[in-house]
Amino acid sequence: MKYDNGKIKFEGKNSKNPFAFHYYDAERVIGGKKMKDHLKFAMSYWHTINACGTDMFGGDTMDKNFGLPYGIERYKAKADFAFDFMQKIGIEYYCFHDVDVAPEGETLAESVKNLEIMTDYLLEKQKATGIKLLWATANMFGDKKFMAGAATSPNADVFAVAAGKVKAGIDAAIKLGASGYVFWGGREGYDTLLNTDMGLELDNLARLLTLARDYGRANGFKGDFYIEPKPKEPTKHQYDFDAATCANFLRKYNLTDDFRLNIEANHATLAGHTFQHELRVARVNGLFGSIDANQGDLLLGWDTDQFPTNVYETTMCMYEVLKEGGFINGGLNFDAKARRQSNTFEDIVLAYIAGMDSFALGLIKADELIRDGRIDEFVKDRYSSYESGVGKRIVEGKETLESLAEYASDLKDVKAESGRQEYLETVINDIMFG
Ligand code: XUL
Ligand code: CO
Repeated sequence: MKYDNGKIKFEGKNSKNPFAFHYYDAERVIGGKKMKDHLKFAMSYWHTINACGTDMFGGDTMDKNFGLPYGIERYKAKADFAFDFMQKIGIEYYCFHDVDVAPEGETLAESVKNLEIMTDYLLEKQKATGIKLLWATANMFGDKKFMAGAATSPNADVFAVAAGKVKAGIDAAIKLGASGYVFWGGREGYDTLLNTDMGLELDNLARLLTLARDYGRANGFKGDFYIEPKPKEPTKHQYDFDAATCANFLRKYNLTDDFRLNIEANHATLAGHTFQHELRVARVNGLFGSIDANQGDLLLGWDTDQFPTNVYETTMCMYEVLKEGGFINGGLNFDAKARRQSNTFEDIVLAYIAGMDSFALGLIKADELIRDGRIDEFVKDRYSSYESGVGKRIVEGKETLESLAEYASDLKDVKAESGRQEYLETVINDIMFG
């Protein structure tokens, strides 16, 4: 399979060309909006430009060093490659950690200087191509000083370094016009409670987020701050466990005006939830923000960050996104990497095509599902007892425990209606394959 290095085009579902989109037609209008604006695809810098196939048992299977030693020139070559790749694949957004785009120095000051050089370079690239930064973040989990966390480290100097990295990350987000800034607390959790002051750690995590919010808002950052839930890995327990835990945390520390959630499919399954569940929990709490699109291998049980190809999952994801009215500042970031054995440049291109086509199909099917109306009608009807009579009075807060007890006391044959799960699952199959 040979890729001619040209722009990937839409050829339609009858095409057998692997280097063409079969479903993703950027300009096609669905429900009044272009596919590309519904989906807002973003490239993850860490997986696409840096990850080289290493796993727990083996080293690199790919080379992304561009024949250059560690330093600014290598990172400029990476940026050149990144923007060329995004243009060819037709992706208009990207996301990065500080350490993905610039080499690290020996001190915070040196690292920040390198980041500034590289964000100047990236800004020029953005201007030349029209590509935008969806969100930035700081890596506060890789270096050994972060082994016990960043904001939740027992060492206050580590908290201070983390604060410095967040400041530089927000400065980068402002300079590059990002619409988001992400906190993924990779090591903000614990391995054993025997050495952990959980109360102080949670308060400190909220302290760092509050300082970041205050700094960002004071310096003109108008985008969303996001927390990205994940239950575990690398820690045994991560404080941002799932969407419900994050909602409670944000509410406890008065952060809900500025923070939303960045929901990742593989993190949902690690938490024992479906992707759709996490999206729904974010939505009902008014915290839906952005998505890290990927999928896990359910038999492996760790964060495999595979490109999403399961169309049932992408359909139910896009159903939630459409029901929400679409993204505002967020988008679909492919937090996904080609497999260790998919070790050629072609594989990266094929992986993005697979992910983008799977989400395009998901969007088409979710739109059909909503227009079909059977699922929504069923759900509406299922709760219709709350639209009149005692149900309406419950919803309106007009009943008391005593009034309800009196109402219920003589009821006979109270019905429990069928949930019709099997029927509803065949409706999904009709839409998917009919
Ligand atoms: C790790 C993960 C991160 C965040 C950004 O599981 O998802 O890549 O998305 O730090
Ligand atoms: Co992620």
